[in-house]
Amino acid sequence: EAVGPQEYTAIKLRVKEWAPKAEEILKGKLPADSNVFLVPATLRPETMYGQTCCFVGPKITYGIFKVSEKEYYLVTDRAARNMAYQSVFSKEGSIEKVAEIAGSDVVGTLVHAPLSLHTEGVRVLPMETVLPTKGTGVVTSVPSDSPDDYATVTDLAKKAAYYGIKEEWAKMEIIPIIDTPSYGDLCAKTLVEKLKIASPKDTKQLEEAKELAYKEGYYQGILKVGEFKGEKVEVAKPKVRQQLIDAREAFAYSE
Ligand code: A2H
Repeated sequence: EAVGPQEYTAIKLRVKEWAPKAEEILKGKLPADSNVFLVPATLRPETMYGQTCCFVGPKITYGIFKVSEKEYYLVTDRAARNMAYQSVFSKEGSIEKVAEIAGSDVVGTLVHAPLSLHTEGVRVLPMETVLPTKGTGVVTSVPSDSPDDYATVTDLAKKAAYYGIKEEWAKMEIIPIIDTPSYGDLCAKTLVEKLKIASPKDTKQLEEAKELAYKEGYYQGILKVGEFKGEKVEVAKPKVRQQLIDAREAFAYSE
């Protein structure tokens, strides 16, 4: 755990099509021409090109919070309180929750993920290890560079029926986005295989993989895609972040 404030980038993933259960629950609760965004918090904005899905905790209860007349965010109550303090909502300090929904009812929703090479959209999928007490309780999935995300999508694809999802939602193509000298251009896959991680529950090895992937990606990584292709991750990271913020597709979030 980090000491002192953690500076995240909150990414806005716009709902394109709700899962049937969510549609039913939210009926009549949102203005017709408004947009709802799932808002994951990330430490690696430069990896957003590689998003293949978005995780929610199936047992976590989320709120849908009004940001402005036309914009709503789906996050935990805890994150909404932090956002209110950080002046994310247009009405200073106020929190207006228009609905509550379980993560499991959001699974299957199609969202547009900013910068993702999957421009047609990605699906919301369940991740048992999402902590309700960290970030926004929503995690965007970059299986090329995050060992946790790689282990989870692999598990979801294997047990799609058990999780009640379509196998293809967990099998979106994993496109290389960052090249590294030690682990190649699919850093997470390489490390998960090297450390023989068999499931998202292999917490100890995943911790090690995460550490190695983070250091290698940050200090040695070179972007392979996007506007900053060829640049070092260390240099490109703040630029990608600022670009997302300027485009109003992300905002600073700390805790
Ligand atoms: B990171 P820290 Cl490519 N529960 O984003 C579990 N994990 C969470 C979470 C929650 N409630 N909220 C955020 N996270 C994840 C990208 C990424 C991340 C990559 C590589 C490593 C990585 C894509 N997923 O994180 O404990 C989010 O995943 C490894 C550290 O606050 C977020 O950044 O340090 C990171 O954990 C925040 O973790």
